[in-house]
Amino acid sequence: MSDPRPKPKDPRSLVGLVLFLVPFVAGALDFPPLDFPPLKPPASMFRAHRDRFLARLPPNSIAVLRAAPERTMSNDVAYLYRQDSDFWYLSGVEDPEAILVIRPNPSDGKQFIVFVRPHNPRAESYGGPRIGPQEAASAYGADAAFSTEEFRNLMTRYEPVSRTFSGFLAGVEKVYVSDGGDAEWASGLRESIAFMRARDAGPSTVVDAREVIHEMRVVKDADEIALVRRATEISGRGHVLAMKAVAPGKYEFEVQQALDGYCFENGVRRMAYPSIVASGPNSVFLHWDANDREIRDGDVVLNDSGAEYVGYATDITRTYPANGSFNREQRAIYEIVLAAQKAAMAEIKPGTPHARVGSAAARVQTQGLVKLGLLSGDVDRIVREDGQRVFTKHGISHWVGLDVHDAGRYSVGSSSRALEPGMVFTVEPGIYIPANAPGVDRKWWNIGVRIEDVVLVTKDGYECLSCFIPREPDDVEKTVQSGNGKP
Ligand SMILES: [Mn+2]
Repeated sequence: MSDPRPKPKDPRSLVGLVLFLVPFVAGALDFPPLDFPPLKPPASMFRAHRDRFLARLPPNSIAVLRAAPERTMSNDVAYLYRQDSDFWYLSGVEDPEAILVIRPNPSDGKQFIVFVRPHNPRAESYGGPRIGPQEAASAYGADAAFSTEEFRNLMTRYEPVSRTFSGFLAGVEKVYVSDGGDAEWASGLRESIAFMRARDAGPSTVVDAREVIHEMRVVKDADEIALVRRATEISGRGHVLAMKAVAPGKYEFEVQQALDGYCFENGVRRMAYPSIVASGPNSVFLHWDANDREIRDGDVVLNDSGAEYVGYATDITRTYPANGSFNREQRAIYEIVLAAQKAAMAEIKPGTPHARVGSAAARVQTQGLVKLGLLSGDVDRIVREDGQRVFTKHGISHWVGLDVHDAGRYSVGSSSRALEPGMVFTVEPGIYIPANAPGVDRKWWNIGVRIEDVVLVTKDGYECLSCFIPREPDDVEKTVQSGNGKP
């Protein structure tokens, strides 16, 4: 869509310059500046990721990574392109079809090689200019750049007379591959390798490169944290607007628009996942995203929405009363979930096993549910047998980063992984009571409550990145009331 803002007049002529300056002099700018001016990661972030990756590659190895393919939405319309997370992490290269070649100790000094689509005037007249191989090396900080059309030939060339191979795969023992989800490309690479192997040349071991990269991604560096923080700040302000936008008689999608729209106004290109605005009976569905129900008086509204910013996600949930006041049962459930979240957060510091975050929340939720008579029996035993899951349904915490459910292991061997500074994850207890839940009084029906925040592990504890969004039940009610349906 076109930019609806008035364009400044051309400042190159004197008249133009005067006209250009008038609004500034008069203070008459009729549009507000962005709340969040664009934030771009420095090229040094991607270089640092590549350097750490290179340090993990053995000698005589090579890594080959493919960009995510474009995906068709309908006929000749593609989905908004999203780069493969691992590919992005190492390169910042946005181009579909691109390929990265990374070599720990190359004889020609070319450690980082990028392949991009060649220029194509017709395609570029539609889709805008491509970077092209001539510009790609300096743009992406590569040691060399080529056209994707040269990829196969540059990777492996065979001289039948001397029966020798040349190219980047020659003399390599181990190849680390990530295909970006492009199966056709992967089979082409496998064919090249098989051709070499049939002649007792080329890499004897093919490894999944993602195994290495995913582990690197678990601990975030300062540049990545800045991007998650930005995604969280924008989404958080959007959450406040959504709380104000809610009112009986409005549709779930109107609440969604208050949040998503604010994110898009501040440079977000996509939400990190389809926004969930789930009212009344929908609040008990974990991933309700149809968002098409009319909100009724007496409903709770569960809003689980987070933006993606320059590739980095956030993941936040707030639950609030549609009419501005929780009823007794809603508040009782809300208070248990909030207490569980606080108990879970209190565990967070370096060295604590990640699983302790979840078990702390599970215990508080179980105690609360027993106290309300929704569960019965011994708390320890219920927790041991995961009996609370009938109402709590899901895990309490997952990594957040380039993927909203980010890559990386949660355990080392059979033990839960110890927390380290720079880890980013959610703390998201929830309780969900559907209508007709067996043995449950109907006053509890259709109450789904989740409170989800994103935390960063610091040197001495943690920082909650999203806790500035109203979370105490009184604050939540006040915020809903203050908007009364108007964000
Ligand atoms: Mn989540």
